[in-house]
Amino acid sequence: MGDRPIIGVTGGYLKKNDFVQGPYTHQDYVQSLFSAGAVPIILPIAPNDAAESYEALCDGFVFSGGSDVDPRFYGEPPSLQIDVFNTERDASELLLMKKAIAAGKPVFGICRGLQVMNVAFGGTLIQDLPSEMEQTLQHVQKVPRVKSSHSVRVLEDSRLCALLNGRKTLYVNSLHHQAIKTLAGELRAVAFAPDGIIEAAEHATNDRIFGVQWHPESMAAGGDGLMSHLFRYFVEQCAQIKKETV
Ligand SMILES: [Mn+2]
Repeated sequence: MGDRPIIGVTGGYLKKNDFVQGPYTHQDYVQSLFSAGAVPIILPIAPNDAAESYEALCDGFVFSGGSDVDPRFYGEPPSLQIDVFNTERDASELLLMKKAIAAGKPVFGICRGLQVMNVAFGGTLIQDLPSEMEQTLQHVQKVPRVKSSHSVRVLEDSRLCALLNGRKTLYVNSLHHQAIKTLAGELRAVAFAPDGIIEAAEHATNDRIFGVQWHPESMAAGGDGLMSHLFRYFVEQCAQIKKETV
């Protein structure tokens, strides 16, 4: 067995044309995880009885970005402004999230992945920021993905703050029109945008479960040293698990 921990990255489904369609994840996840010392593998949207095998296969999981979350999973009807969602992907990821957490595997939720984490723990989402919030800043930035566009305030006593070299404010990229509405009881919000939107959360008691609303994989792939700390920490946790389970 090699030394690198195996990280399952949840894949979306992309159809470009009849010849090009299949599981998809952005290359920046792949690059950031390789750079942090892991081997990333893309997990296709799976039937329910595959979740346990996925859980056993991987040392940790990145729940990646993607389309909206089907609001049935937090008990709401779809709003007029909700975008495309993939019910099968949501069901597959919610189940995998629960299995991974029950097995004590590290979980890093990114953008939609943070939202899936919140829903898995019983929280709810804002389906569309501009139509549900009276005042909101631009969370779907028009500048390239690698660039930052709004600031976040990070709580000083959070693990995230420590991982970011003690920085209490920083600029992040932003590519989401949904966000956490009601935070699940087991999670703690640890970073906020200037309009109050939750931009990061950590599990209250398990150091290996956390998520951010921005895209650190793209900032890290673009050379941002602070964002690569998040991947390094996560991969170290996964390496630890791998050792413990040998
Ligand atoms: Mn944002």
